[in-house]
Amino acid sequence: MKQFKRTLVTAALPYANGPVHIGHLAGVYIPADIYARYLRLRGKEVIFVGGSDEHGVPITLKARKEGVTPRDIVNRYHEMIKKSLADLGISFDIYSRTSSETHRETSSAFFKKLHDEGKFVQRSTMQFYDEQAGQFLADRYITGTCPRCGNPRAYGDQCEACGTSLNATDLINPVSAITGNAPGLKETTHWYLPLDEYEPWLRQWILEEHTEWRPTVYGQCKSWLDTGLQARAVTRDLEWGVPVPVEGAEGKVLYVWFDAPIGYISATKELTPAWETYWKDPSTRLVHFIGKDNIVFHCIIFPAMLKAEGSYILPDNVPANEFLNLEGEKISTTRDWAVWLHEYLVDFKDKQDVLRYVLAATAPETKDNDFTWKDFQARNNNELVAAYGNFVNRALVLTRKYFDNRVPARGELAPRDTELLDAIPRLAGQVGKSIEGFHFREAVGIAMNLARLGNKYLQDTEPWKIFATDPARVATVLNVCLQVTANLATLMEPFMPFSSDRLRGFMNITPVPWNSMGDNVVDPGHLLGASGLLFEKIEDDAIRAQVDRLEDKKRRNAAGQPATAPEAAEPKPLVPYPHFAALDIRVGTIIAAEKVAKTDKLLKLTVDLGTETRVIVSGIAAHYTPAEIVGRRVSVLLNLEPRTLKGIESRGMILTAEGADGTLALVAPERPLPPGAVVC
Ligand code: B3M
Ligand code: ZN
Repeated sequence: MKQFKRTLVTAALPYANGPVHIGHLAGVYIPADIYARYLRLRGKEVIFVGGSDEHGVPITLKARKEGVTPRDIVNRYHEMIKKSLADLGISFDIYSRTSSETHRETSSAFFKKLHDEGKFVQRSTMQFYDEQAGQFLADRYITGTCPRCGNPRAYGDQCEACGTSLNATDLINPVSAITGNAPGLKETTHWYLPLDEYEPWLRQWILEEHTEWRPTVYGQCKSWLDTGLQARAVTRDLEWGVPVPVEGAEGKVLYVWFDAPIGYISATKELTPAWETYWKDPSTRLVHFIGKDNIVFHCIIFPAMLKAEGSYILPDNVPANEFLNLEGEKISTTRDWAVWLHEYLVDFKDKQDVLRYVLAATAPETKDNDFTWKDFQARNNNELVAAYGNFVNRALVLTRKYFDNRVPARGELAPRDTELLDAIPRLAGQVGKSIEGFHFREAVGIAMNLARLGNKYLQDTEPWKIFATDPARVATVLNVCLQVTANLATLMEPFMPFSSDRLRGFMNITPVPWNSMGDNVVDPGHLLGASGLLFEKIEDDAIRAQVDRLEDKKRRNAAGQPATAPEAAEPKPLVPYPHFAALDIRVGTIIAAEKVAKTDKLLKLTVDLGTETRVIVSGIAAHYTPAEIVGRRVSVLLNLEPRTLKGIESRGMILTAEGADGTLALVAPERPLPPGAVVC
C-alpha cells in the first residue's frame, strides 16, 4: 500500500436547513471522528475538516416554507449543527460554512480556471420552468419518478433511493415542488462538465486502482460507469448560491454539488496556510466520510472536477456508510421521524458516549441498520454499565478499600494474570487494524472485549473473598486490573472520549500513548483520584418517554398533521430583562394587504400604528387571504432592522403563534386598543 505522510479527513457537509439526527451521526460524523481521533492517538499528522453546506435548493425551499431569507435559515442551522456536533465530541479541526467569503473566492476561482481552460461545454437547452412561480425548476424544486429505480420522489439532480445522479429532464411525470403544477419548458444556457470524457480515466482510477474500496461504494461506481456517464450541468438558474464568475451568467449560480465539495478545500484554507500541502502534495491521503447517497458526487463528479483542474490530489478512500433507520422506519425530516442530536443532548445529559458507542456498535457499514431505543438501553445497561463500567468501578473501589487508593505492588504473576496482560497489546493491535480498515463496528467490539476479559478476570479471581487470607494475591490481581483500566481509557478514546477523560481523572493519570499500550503503565504506589460511576443505568421510564414521543409523531403523521418543528420543542436560552425591554412592540391595524409576486408564502401588509403607517412583509399567506386580514388588529415588533424580501422593504414584524399542528394565529390584544398602544 502507498505510504503517506499525512491524512486529510473530510466529513460530508450537512445542509444547513435543519438539525442533525442520528442518521447523520451513524452515517458520517461518528466514523469520521473515530478515524481522526485514532490517527491523532497514533501520533499521525492529520486534519479533520467539515462545515455547513449552505447553498442549494434544500435551503431555499426551507426559507420559502417559513417566509424568511435563505440567510436566516443557514445562520440558524449552521450554529445549531456546529454546536451540537461539538457537544457530541466530533473533533473537527475546523467546522466552516460554504457561505463564507473564502469559499466564494475558492469555488469561483475553481470554476473560472476550468472555464478559461475550456473544460466546460456551454449548452442552451429546454429546462423545466414553473410559470406560476416564475422560476426554473432545478434539483429539489422538481420531483418525479426515477427512470432507473422507479422511486416516485426522485429529485431533479438525484434519486436518493438508488443514488443515481439525474438531469431534471430524465424524470418521469415531473412536478413542481413549489406549486405542484406540471412544469413547462423554457430555454436556458448552462455550463456542463463533460463527465463522459472522464469515463475512461474514472474506470481506470476506480475499477483498477481502488479495488480496495468498500464493495457497496465500488459496486455503485462500477454500475454508473457501466451505464455510461453523461455531461452534467454545473450551473443553475437560482438566486441563492455562488454567482457564476463569467460573462453572460447573470442570475446564475454554481450547482450546489459543484461548490459544496470545494468547501472542503475552502475550510482547509481557513484552517492552515499549509492548505496546499494537504490538497496538492501526493503524500497526503485524502479520505472522504459520507453517506451512500453522496457516493456519485464524491467518487465520480468531484474527482472529475479535481482531475480537470489538474493540481489537486484525489480521494484515496471513500468509506460511505449505508442508512440508519429508526424503529423499523426510514428516518424522515419532513415527518419528524428522527432522534435529533440537540434533543438527545438535553434528554440524555452527559451521556454523549452512550450514543457514540451505540451508533458505532450498530453502524450501517455494509447494509442499512435499525436504531431502537430498547437496543440503546440494552447496550448501555448490559455492555457499558455491566461490563466496562462494572470492571473499572470494582478495580477502583477495591483499591481504595484495601490499598488506601494507591496502586498496589504485585507479586509473581500467575498464567491467568499474564494471559490478561498479554491481551492488551494484542487487542489494541486488532482495534487499530480494524479502524485502519474502516471497520468501526468490529473495532469497538474488540475494544469492548478487553473490558469483558477484565470483568471476567475479576469474577474468576474474586479478590474480595480472599483479602483476609491472601492480601498479596489481591494486590497482584488489582495491580493487573489497574493496568487494564488505564489502557482501556486509551483504547476507548476514539469511540468514547468523554468517559476516557473521566476514567483518567478517576485514575489520576495522563493518557497512555496508543503506541505504548500494554503492561506497567501505572506504577505501584501511584495515588488514584476520586472515583465515581463511569456509566449509569438507563431506566425504563427514560426509554418509554422517547418511545412515546415517537408514537405521538406517528399518530400526528397518520392524521396528516404536520410534524412539530423539532427546534420548536426546545426552550430558548434565558435572556436578561434589558434584552426584552429593548423590544418596541405596538398594537397596529392592518389597513391594506396584497399577495407578494413569485411566492405563495408572503403578504405585503400596510399597518396603521397611530402616528405612522408601515409596510411589513409577513410569511402568513398560507394562513390568511388579503381580504380576510384587512381590519385585523395585530402586535407589531417595530424596532426590528428593516429587511428586503422579494424586493419589498419590510419595516417590522407581525407577531404570530403557531400550534403543534401547524395552525397559525395573529397575536393581538383581546380588547379593542387603539393603534400605537404599547405592548409590554
Ligand atoms: N450537503 C449532504 C446531503 O446530501 C450534502 C453533502 C455535501 S458534502 C460536500 O445530505
Ligand atoms: Zn432511483
